[in-house]
Amino acid sequence: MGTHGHARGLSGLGPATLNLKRPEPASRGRFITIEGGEGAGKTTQVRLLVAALERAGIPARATREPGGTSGGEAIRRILLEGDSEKWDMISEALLLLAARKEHVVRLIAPSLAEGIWVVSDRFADSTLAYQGYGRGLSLEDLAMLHRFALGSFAPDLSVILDVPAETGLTRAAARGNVGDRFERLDRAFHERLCQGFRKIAADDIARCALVDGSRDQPTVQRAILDVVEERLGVSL
Ligand code: Z5A
Repeated sequence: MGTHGHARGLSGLGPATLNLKRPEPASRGRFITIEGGEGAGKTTQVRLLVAALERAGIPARATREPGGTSGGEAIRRILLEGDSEKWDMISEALLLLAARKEHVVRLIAPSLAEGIWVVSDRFADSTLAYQGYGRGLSLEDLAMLHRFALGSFAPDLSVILDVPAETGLTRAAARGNVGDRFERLDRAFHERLCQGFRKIAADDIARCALVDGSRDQPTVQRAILDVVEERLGVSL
């Protein structure tokens, strides 16, 4: 693998379509991802979005990456603990993809097939941002890995919370827990992440919506609900 190739992103990948038996389109759930750097407010907004969907009578579940299944949570533990250089960066990408495959096959696709909407705290854009723009792996190689593991599977909508690196790190620090392997990376890494997420959103405007996450929580929440209403045709 080399350094950055063309910004391929997940462009060209269709909506969530695994090679699994598909239900009638009207009954299929929707897959929404919330993305962004450290302290962008993803976890907070995933919770608020699932609550809003349920209030509107739409069955919904929250999940996260890496994680969401027992195998994925085990991978999360070994990835996030310890020194920031503990893993070779390609090994790290492969572990994240293994967790994602488990997540899609065991939790996301079956939920969508049952008509449940799934809202995930991070997904494939985090790999492009952290392992690609942040660590320097080739974006083309990462897109190839995604196709190998998941074919054309992609979220119906990805909300990317745009928060300056400084603001996000301040929020994460104020939360008070000891930073994990990624939070301990240097400031320049977090700046690259921020720019990377903006580029990902600009490269795939059909799937992504960039939302200014630096505003107060209710304002950010309303902006996300507006995007979900507009893109996915529901009233929240
Ligand atoms: N990782 C990767 O490298 N590659 C991949 O493919 C994937 C992941 C999937 C785990 O992620 C790590 O895995 C992550 C990248 C890597 N690196 N790190 N670190 P994670 O999602 O578990 O960790 P995180 O990004 O650090 O999440 P976080 O710090 O928990 O941030 P958040 O979920 O975006 O924010 P939050 O918990 O909702 O809010 C943080 C604090 O800010 C909290 O006190 C809130 O009350 C407060 N907050 C939230 N919204 C606001 C607003 N609007 N205003 C003011 N304060 C706010």
